Amino acid sequence: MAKEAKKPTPKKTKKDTASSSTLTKETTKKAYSAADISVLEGLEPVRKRPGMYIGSTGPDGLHHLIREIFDNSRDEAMGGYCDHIEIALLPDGMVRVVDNGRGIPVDKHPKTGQSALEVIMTTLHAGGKFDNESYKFSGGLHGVGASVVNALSTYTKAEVHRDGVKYVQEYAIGKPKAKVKQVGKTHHNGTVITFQPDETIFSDVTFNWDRIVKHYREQAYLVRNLRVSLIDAREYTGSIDTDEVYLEDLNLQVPSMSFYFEGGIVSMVRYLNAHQKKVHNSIFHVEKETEDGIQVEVALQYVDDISPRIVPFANNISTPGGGMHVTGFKTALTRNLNNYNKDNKVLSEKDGALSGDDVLEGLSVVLSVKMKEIQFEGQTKDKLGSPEARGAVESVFGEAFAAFLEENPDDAKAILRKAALAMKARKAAKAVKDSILRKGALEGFTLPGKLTDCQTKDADEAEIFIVEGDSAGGTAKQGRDRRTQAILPLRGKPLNVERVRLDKMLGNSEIKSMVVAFGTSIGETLDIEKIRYKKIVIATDADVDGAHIRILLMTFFFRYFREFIDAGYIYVAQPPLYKIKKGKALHYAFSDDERDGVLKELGASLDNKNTSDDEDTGGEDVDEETTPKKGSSKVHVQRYKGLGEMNAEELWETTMDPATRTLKQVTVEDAMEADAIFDTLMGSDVEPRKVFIQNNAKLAEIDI
Ligand code: 0RA
Repeated sequence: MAKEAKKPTPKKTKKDTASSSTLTKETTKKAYSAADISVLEGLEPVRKRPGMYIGSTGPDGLHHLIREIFDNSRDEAMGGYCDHIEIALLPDGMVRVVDNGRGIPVDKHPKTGQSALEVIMTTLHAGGKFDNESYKFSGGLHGVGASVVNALSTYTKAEVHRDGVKYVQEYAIGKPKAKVKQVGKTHHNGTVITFQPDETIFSDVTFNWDRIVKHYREQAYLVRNLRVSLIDAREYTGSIDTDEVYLEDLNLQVPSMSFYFEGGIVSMVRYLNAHQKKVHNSIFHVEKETEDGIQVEVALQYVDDISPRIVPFANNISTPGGGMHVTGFKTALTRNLNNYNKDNKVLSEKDGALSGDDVLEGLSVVLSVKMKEIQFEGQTKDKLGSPEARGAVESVFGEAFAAFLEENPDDAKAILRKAALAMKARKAAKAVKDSILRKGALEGFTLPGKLTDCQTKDADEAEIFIVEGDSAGGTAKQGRDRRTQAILPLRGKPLNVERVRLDKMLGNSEIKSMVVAFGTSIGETLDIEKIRYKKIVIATDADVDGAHIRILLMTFFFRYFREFIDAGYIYVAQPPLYKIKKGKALHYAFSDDERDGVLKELGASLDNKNTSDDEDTGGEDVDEETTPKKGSSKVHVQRYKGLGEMNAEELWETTMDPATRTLKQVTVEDAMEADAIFDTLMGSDVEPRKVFIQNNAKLAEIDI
């Protein structure tokens, strides 16, 4: 399905001149035998502390099992011994991984008399004594993971096709059921591992197909010319003939995919940029091993976009946290482009040097390093810590990219012009920011005219209400406690600006007002100690626009005032949705349930309960008369559409009075969620925005 057609590699890349040795020559003809294996431990520790070996017993750990087996097969592929791996999900939670590599060795160990296959499948080989020679760059050591998978599976079967003979051994919870058996002849070479994850170990043994597709597509990109087939036969009801090596050949009518990328990471860059306008047509590529044995491969292309897409790997493991390889890359990229500019004078000299951020705008780059004794860092180990990687990438990439720029002057110019644009935007942003800061300093804090400030200067007791629109602003101003409560009304949608452009952000008067009112400045000069209010309350209406503005504000705080959120300074006001009146008695309800409760108490019910769903209110007043069940005065239910509909007293009583109100404190999780929704709303795609508005319009209507 996602198979990429064989395309000629782009002609302008540096690939041909720069690529050098591959893994193959390191490993070929190095005969492997059972004598190389030093037996270490049984598998009990794995079952006792699975987390130590596979990270967790949740979904991550479960999916990790497939990786452990796949990585062995992939290492065969990287050694040049294997070019097709198939992963099949079978009924009963069974997984089957097939390769056409050399096959796990089966010869007898001279001391123990055990088959190497059995040792590999049942022994924990820690400490690097095992097979350190035959494969250099594995995330672990060759064959190591198989025993861990075996230990955590109720059933495992290893089938080895080697030297014309097929060998089989089966296991239960890591223990062999019998000795390794020869079961016949074969023309195939390779290994088939079938296993069933232990339900008593894993919280859930359901594999996520999408997750598998995503990960193994990526692996196919990373190992050029390797075919990775995926089959989801979990729902298949017929019998599956597992004497067939690749189940793909059975043509079961089940979901399946096959990935094969002749271009490797060049194909990945092409895929990342598929729907973007390219700044230059060629895709730069280099692949080279340094003298100290670090392999570096980089592919990149600029597109007409703002954000960079940096996709780094270390030993074929994704490192979204970046690290040394990314640092080395950025250094070389910035230096190269500045050097080229100096020599060729593409940009005028007075513009100054391009910064690291300038040269990243619109860049799609896949960066892959492979090395021995790798170190990962960070809480999730998604960052490359090995310092040698930095210099390796800097020199391999730097040298090749300099040559690329020299050989492709049109591309070089296009890239420099793109970076110059980024530089201009950066300078504009700085100018605006400086002017705001200067203004604040010189004019002794000119607070925005729209702000109705409070009397107290004590930030601990001061609160600022950010309200939607002048009308609500007016009411809030009358209703507030003027000693401690400040009001800042916003007009319209305040933050309808692009993601990274701080200049545009600060050019927006609503944003500027907020920043000045907070008193902390923004960006590098942000100083939370200077905050003027320790409660910043977002008070928007209970409709789609209100929801939209609330999300925009939360996103704004998340991106620029994260410290405020961490300190617990950001709140969302909780105004009532209904006013319920019976005679002189007044009740507020903050939800539909509450409303119904109040009505019940008053002995009344809404005649038309779902008015909100199907009634086209068209912004009309939606007051309702309800029928009192027994006697007396009528019950009157009013739905508040906006804060401006309340009078000052009502607003104070329900939303602002510290003694009676509820404020919802915004957590980082809330803000992150808003940030994600923001992308949906603000992205150039109209469709997701429409869907959001529709989904929320319904919500808002029900809530009004
Ligand atoms: C240990 C040594 C050799 C290969 C393997 C393990 C191996 C393990 C797995 C697991 C799945 N597929 C695999 N393919 C190979 C080296 C073999 C040699 O030198 O002949």
